[in-house]
Amino acid sequence: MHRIWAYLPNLFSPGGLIPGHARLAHYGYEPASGIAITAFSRFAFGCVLAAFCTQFTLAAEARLDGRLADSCATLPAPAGVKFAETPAWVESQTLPTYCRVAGTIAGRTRFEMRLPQQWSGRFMMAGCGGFCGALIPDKPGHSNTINEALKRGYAAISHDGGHEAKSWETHWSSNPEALELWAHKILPVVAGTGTELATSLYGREPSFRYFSGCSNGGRLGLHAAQRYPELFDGIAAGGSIFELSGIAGLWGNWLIHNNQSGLDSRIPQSRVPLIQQVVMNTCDALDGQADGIITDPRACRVDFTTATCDAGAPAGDNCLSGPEAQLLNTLYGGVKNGKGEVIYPAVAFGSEHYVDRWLFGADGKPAWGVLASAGYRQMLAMDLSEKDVPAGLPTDQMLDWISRSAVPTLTDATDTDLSGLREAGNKLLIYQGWSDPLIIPEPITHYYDKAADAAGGLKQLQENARLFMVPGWGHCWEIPADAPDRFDPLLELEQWVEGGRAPEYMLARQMDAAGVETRSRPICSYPSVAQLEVGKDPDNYKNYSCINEDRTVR
Ligand SMILES: [Ca+2]
Repeated sequence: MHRIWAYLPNLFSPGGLIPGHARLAHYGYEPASGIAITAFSRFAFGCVLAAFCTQFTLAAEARLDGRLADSCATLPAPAGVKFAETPAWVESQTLPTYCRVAGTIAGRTRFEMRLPQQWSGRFMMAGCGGFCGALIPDKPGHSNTINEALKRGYAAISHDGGHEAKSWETHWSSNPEALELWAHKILPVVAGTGTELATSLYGREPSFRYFSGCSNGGRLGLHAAQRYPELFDGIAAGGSIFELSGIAGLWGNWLIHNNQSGLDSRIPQSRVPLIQQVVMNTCDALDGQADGIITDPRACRVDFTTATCDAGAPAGDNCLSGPEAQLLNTLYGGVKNGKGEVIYPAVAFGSEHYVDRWLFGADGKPAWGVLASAGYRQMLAMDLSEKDVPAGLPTDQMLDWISRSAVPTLTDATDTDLSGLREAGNKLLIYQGWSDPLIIPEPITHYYDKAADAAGGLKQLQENARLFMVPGWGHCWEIPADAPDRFDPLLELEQWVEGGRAPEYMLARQMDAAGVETRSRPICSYPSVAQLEVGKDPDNYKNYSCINEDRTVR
């Protein structure tokens, strides 16, 4: 088997200095001109200055294309890994040439890894969505996907979470090994295989190891930070269902118990535009800008009974029936226990965009969130050997199930002690849409606040873990919002990990149908929020400042 490092001494001679300019910029790399290739052999195996290593790797391995040619097909399978077919180079119109490696780990976890011919030296493990169960290496976009990373030179691996099923199904979790694998062990299992494959192909270990996931992938990201803090140099965790027992359990059950009537939602899909209008009329301008974006929904209160119909008038596009208004107040008002006390947050005001698809469903088809929450309830019921699993439980019964089941200890990533991450010097970038109807946004802010206390203060926590709450953004990238929601958390993370620059904000853009930018915003590092300078254009991110508000302000 050919090893890259074997060729290096012949290709590069020692000497020369490295240009020290910053090489990373928002949404693209600066040209790689002026690189002192001759210094490569001096630094190749002992890169100390992270930003330099990456550039050298990019430049050097561009020269090694030919040497890699026959190493893909002869790649050895790591212990416990069975290849589905012989690894082979794949040439594509839309992707860089890559070595495709597909197979199964320990007879259970299907994976596909794509290792580019021109490697940046970086490795990335992707998350998987819902309860996983499918191998989707060509899933487009940024949410639990690998191709965007591949385009930027990453060796990237996707997997199915360790079982085969639809993304809302949980019958497989009756197998304890499968449950623990999906819950968190998938992280060291897949990262270990991926790292070994990259090391075999390229002849050296990755310079930087990343994890990137959204939704359930975000939950895995938080587990990585808490349980395996040395596994990745950088972790991007978005739309995280980190508190599965609260978000799918308490909130999901609250939604189903109150709103579902069999397969149907008691709130008709046709009411969604009216609900959105009522919320926006009440809340949009509270942040000083009537722009269709609610900067912080915690500042907003809506009483839907103000939108009820006049006596005798039918509910429709312009008004709600009395029961509909009461039900909406119940759903948005928070999860209540039997005493009527609010014990958990609920869907946030401003989450109405596509809420029908995630929560209300249509035409006799339950929404995905309803199916997945039912799957979670089934997971608990199997663990507790409960025979009777009604569509929705009273909150007190759900609390009892959660407290008696061993599942939450395995699945919930709620440990606020991030000292392991701090000791390892690794970085965690959390991002969450304030308008995400599926993964309700408040719990992650509560987690982050508690993690700050555990770290000895916000400043200490922010050295290794940052949270970005994205106004107007919905659930990951699957259903984009009508707000600036195009950003690249992996790129932001790279700059932090490799360039040492902690992100004070992420730049988010919004495009029209033709792909032309219509507006941009800075997404400030929580608890800071973006504040527009007086009299300036609100559609340009440069006209905002990140203002640190008291995080206890509601
Ligand atoms: Ca607004």
